[in-house]
Parts: sequence; C-alpha cells; structure tokens
Amino acid sequence: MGSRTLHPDTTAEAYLELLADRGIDVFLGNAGTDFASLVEAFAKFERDGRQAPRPMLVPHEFVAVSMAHGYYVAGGRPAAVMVHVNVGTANASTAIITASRANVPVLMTAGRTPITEEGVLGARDLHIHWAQESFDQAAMLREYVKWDYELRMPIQLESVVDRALELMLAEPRGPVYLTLPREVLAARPGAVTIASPARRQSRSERFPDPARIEEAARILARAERPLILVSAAGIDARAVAGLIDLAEAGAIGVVEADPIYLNFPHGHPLHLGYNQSGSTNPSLAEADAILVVEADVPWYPALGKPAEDVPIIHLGVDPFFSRYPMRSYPCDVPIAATPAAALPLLAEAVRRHADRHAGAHRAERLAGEHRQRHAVWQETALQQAGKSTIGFAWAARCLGEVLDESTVVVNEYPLDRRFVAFDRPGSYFASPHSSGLGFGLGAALGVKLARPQATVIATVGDGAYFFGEPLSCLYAQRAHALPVLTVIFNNQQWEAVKFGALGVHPDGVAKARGRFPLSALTPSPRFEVMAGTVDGYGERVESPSELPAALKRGLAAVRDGQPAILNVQCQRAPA
Ligand SMILES: Cc1ncc(C[n+]2csc(CCOP(=O)(O)OP(=O)(O)O)c2C)c(N)n1
Repeated sequence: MGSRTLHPDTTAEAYLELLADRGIDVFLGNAGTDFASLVEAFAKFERDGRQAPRPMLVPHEFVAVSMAHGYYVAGGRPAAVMVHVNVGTANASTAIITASRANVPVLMTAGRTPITEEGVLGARDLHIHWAQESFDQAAMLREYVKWDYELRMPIQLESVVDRALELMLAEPRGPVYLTLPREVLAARPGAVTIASPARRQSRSERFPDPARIEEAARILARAERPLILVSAAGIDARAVAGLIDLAEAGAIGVVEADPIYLNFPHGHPLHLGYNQSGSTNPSLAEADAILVVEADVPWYPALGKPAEDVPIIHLGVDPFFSRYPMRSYPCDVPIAATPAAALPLLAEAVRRHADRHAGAHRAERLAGEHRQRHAVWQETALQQAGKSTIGFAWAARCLGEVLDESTVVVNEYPLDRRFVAFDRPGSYFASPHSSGLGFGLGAALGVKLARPQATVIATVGDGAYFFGEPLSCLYAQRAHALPVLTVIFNNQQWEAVKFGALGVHPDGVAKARGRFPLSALTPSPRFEVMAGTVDGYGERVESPSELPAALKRGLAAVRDGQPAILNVQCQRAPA
C-alpha cells in the first residue's frame, strides 16, 4: 500500500495537498478571516507550481454550493466548498438542503471562529471572533448533512477528511459538513504521512434482492398496461440505457414524473409524457402495474392516482426516501438498489417472462399514443406562434429548436418538457424537488465548469432569477470564464404563488377580483441590462416571431465567451 510524506508549514497546506490527493480538484470559496492560512497556502502552491484544488472565489455562498451541485451532476466529481463560519453557513443552507434531497455529495466546510482568546497563533483579534461563535455551528445543517465534525487537532487531518469523503460518497450520497478552526489551520503539524491512494473507498453499487427482481418481473410481464414512472434515475447514463432496455423488454410505457434529469428519450415511442402538477398523465389511471424508479413523488394523490389494486414496485437506492418525514405511497415490492445495476437484471427477467406476441401488440398501441400525445403538444406550441405575446409552450419549443449535441440545459421552473425534445442523457438538469429557489443560475455555472466544451443554457423564471444571486453569478461567469446563456421566462409574477392560492381557494375573493397580493413582480426590472455589468450580451424579447433569432444571438454571444441574458416577456396563456 502506498504512502506519501508531506512537509507542510501549516495544517492548511497539508489539508489542500490531501484534498488534491483524494481527487478534489475544485475549491469554491467565500472567504473571511477564518481563511488566513488557506489564503497563504494557496499563494504558496501557486508560487511553487504545486498541485492543489483550483481556488475559485464565489461572491455568495448559495451560488458556491449550487455550483458544486451542478459540477457533480454534470461531471460526477464532488467539489469542496468553504464558507465563512456560522454566517456563511447560514447563507449556504438552502443549497445544502437542495443537495441533500438530491443525494448530491458536497464537501461542505466552514471556518470556525478562533477558539482561543489569546496566546496562540490564529487566536481572536477582531470583534467578530466573539460574536460569530455558535454553541453548535453544525446544528444549522445537521438535518441535511450525512455527517458533521470539527477538525480539532492537526494529527486528525487525514482520518477526518477521509471520514468525510467516505460518508459523502457512500450510498445514498449527500453533503457532509466539516468545520475548521483558525488555530488548527495555522498550526505547524511537522511532517505528515498519508496513505496514497486513500484506503477508505466507499463507492459501491447496491445490487438488488434477486427474489424481488423475480417478483417484480412477473408482475410487469403479466400486466396488460404496465407503466414506469421515473424522476431522477437519469443522473447515471447507464440507468437511461437500462430503462430503455426494460421498457423495450416488456413493452412498458414510461412517464417522467417531474423529471430532474433526462431519464428516457423524449422521442422514444414508449415515452408517454410527463406527470406534473396541473397535468396528471392519463396513463397513470389506466395502469394495471406500476414500477416507480427513483421518484420521491411519482404522482400527487390528491390530483390523480393509480387504481386501488394495482401492484406497485419501487426501485431506488433508498426507495423509502428515509429522510422524508412523511411519504405514504403504497409499495408492494421494494427494490433497494442502484438503478444502473438493477434495471438490466429486471429487463432480463421481464424478457424471460414476457409474452412476445402481446408485447409487440402493446408496443404498437403505445407508439400510437406517443404519436398522438406528441401531436397535441406540437399543436399547442405552434398555435402560440401566431399570438401577439410569447407563450410558455412556444418559448419552450423555440428553445428546443436551437439545441444541439453541445448544449446542456439547466432548468428552474418554466421549461415544460412536453414542448422540448431532450433525448441525450446528461443534456438536461432541473431543480431538485426541494425547490429552494435560485438553484438554476449557480448550478448552470457548475455544469459549465464540469463540461467546458458544452454550451450551457439556464432557463429560469423571473422569480427564480432574483433568488439566484444573479450579480454573483455574472461575476463568476466572467471571473472564471464560465459563460452561460440565461433565458428568463419573465411573466412578471410568482405565478406558483397565485396557483397556490387558486388551488386552496378556488372560489375565493382573490380569484373573483383577479388580484393576488404578494405574487406580482411589477414593475419588472430590465434584467437584460445586468449583462452589461460584466460586458456581456443582453436582450429583451417581446414577440413570438423574434424569439428564434434572439436565441441564436444569445447562443452566439455565449459561444464567443460572453455571459448572455435574454429577458423573454412571456405568459402561460398568451394573448
Ligand atoms: C427560497 C424559496 N423561497 C420561496 C419559494 C416559494 N416559491 C415557489 S415558486 C415561487 C415563484 C417562482 O417564480 P418564477 O420563477 O417567476 O416562476 P412562476 O411561479 O412565475 O412560474 C416561489 C416564490 C421557494 N420555492 N424557495
């Protein structure tokens, strides 16, 4: 087994060398006085040309964690984030909730105000060092991280960092939180010998219970109208291939339930559309067997659900979503497994049990449904082309028209997948279901960081745009050469809030008066002007016929290295 001996001047130096050794290549920082020895260490590495994670300043903590999130989902590599003590942690917390609910690993770290009041290098020397101390700094995040700890002594460095990485990457994955006191970072640890490569590997796929696979396969093979519902399996391209294999093996229709990735190609004849609030998929009520794959909310029981006696199978790394306080979907057959590992086994078993003749017949019927549904969506979008204002369906369709092999879309809210054909795994990332608004802008930067060759488009509502710390994102786009095209679907309101009021009070005063206090975002800012703050490209778009060319101009600017913003005035139901 290999080892390396480091000769750092400080614990901070050893820490950065250790992170690099463990494959952490990006360090997203929002610094304070707690970073003193890290600033010094990075400067030294830069001078000496030594390997360390790339330090990247991000002016808001929420953006830094959202970037780490995008970086992981697009590239499979976790990043380190470091923020300033308790206050930085608080700013980051919404993004940590998001990472937690999406099982996204983030090495989340924060300084810890100096422990000592005098007498040690790094001891307190500012008023903040008293006022920023918490009784329990990690308490703020404890519900949403898998593990938290404080680095108490330099000698613990390797074991503590390896424990963090081990748990972050063990399934189900998620963020971990480590606090780093200033005196410990500044301490002189002497020579440090570390195992290299690490001997704390925890990446391990979960394989399914063979009896459950067999049971599920019989159910799916015997059914006349089996259905797959999926939200999040597509983070792994192998799972997309597995889903195609399974769907074809059993002639099973697939519905994406509020998808946060591309799970199944939109153009595949077995793709039967989407299940989302406001448009319950008709296949749900018709199904006589259901397989749920990595879907926390496969349907909305209050709006539309499967018939009573339909057998239901749940497949996922944690098919019970153990960290959700309440979730009561019926489960007759649980399959706790990595989808990429389980789906091929299930496909093989279904193929063994399936009646080929019935399957061929059903595949034909489903292809007809697919064509018919797609035709209706196409018609809806095309109808909006002739309106005088831009409709969401038309806007989505126009965006679909400019996508190519190089484009990746990060979507926060407005882009309705019915009107845009995503077919490639890894070409679409949406806001996870915890929906802490603002995710999209930072996540898009992380995607660009992971895939420098890609053209990244962030689609956001005007509401989401405000929440995304747009100026910090624009700064990071220019400073770190991560240009993104941001398309704001600007309906000048928080329409979700209005829909919420209408849903709970369908005959209320708000509806009768057409007034929804606390939901209007007027007067709407000239968002496109913000691009000018970083010498980017900005444009306001008002008419349906202008949109295709405006999208092309925005893309050309981004491909030329400029951040770009299109402020698209649009409505769900255009005039
Ligand atoms: C941090 C945070 N605050 C508030 C909300 C509640 N919320 C959900 S959707 C929404 C409005 C989003 O507005 P926009 O992006 O313009 O989309 P629209 O609702 O108009 O479709 C709000 C405020 C939230 N999800 N997250």
